[in-house]
Amino acid sequence: MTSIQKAIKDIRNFKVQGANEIAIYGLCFLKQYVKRYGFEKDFENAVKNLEKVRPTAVVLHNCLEILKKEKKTPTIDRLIKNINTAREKESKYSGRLIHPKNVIMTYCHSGEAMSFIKHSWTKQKKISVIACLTEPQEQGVLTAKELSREGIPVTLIDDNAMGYFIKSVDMVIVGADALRLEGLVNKIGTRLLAGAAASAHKPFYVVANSLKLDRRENFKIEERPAKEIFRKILYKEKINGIDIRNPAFDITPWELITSVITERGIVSPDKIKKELLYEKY
Ligand code: RUB
Repeated sequence: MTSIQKAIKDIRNFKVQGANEIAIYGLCFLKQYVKRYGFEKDFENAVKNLEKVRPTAVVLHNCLEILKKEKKTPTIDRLIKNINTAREKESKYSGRLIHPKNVIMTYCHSGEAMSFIKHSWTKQKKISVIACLTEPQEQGVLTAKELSREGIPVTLIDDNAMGYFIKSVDMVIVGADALRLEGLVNKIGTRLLAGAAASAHKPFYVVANSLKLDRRENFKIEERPAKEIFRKILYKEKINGIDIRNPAFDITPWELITSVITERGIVSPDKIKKELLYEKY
């Protein structure tokens, strides 16, 4: 059985990444945990500790809130299934937005954005993708490899080149860590890409299931170790007396976003905001 310490380490060290995968990993861990210890012994503690590891990604938090109210193993299974089926449902809308020969720019590595793009490829859309490297962890490499394995033509670019290439794309598609009233929370740099897309008049789409709706008052942007940023330079020289900050996510205001693709359809930012204010769209 995986220990809570190992589960925490795996999540912190990117053995799994992306909001949905973090949630699925956490839920799978809890499934084997409750099989052994039940929902009583230290369950709430285990939940708290898991949630703290990558606090910005809201899916695990939302799942755990449901699980705390319905302490049953079938609930864990249902939540995992919901995450997986949401991707399939969202993908069905790709035909409405992606047209043959479109060029798509994407950022970081989002399972939901990947499914959406790959579905379009399987429908013979002959698309191509420009993947931004996504410093400092370079998750864009995962994106490029995954799309390339499917046969999709993909070009990997440095993040600094996004403004250079934005004119040659038809749209931007990204995933989400959380959808909040203030805007889209996603990998640091997403805000810059949205600004570049807006100034080039390119649509900016977000693929995000409804477990990403984030109504938390206590919201925190994860700050990661400074060494992730300066890992290459540090080998060469010692940097003293410099404050280094490494926020993992940023917030893109809704006015820079064209639509959100959820399992329920293609939704406007205004409808997402209404949903966050408890009205159903
Ligand atoms: C990943 C990231 C992804 C979202 C959505 O950041 O920002 O765009 O989590 O991913 P990190 P998904 O690599 O730091 O976890 O669609 O898979 O939930």
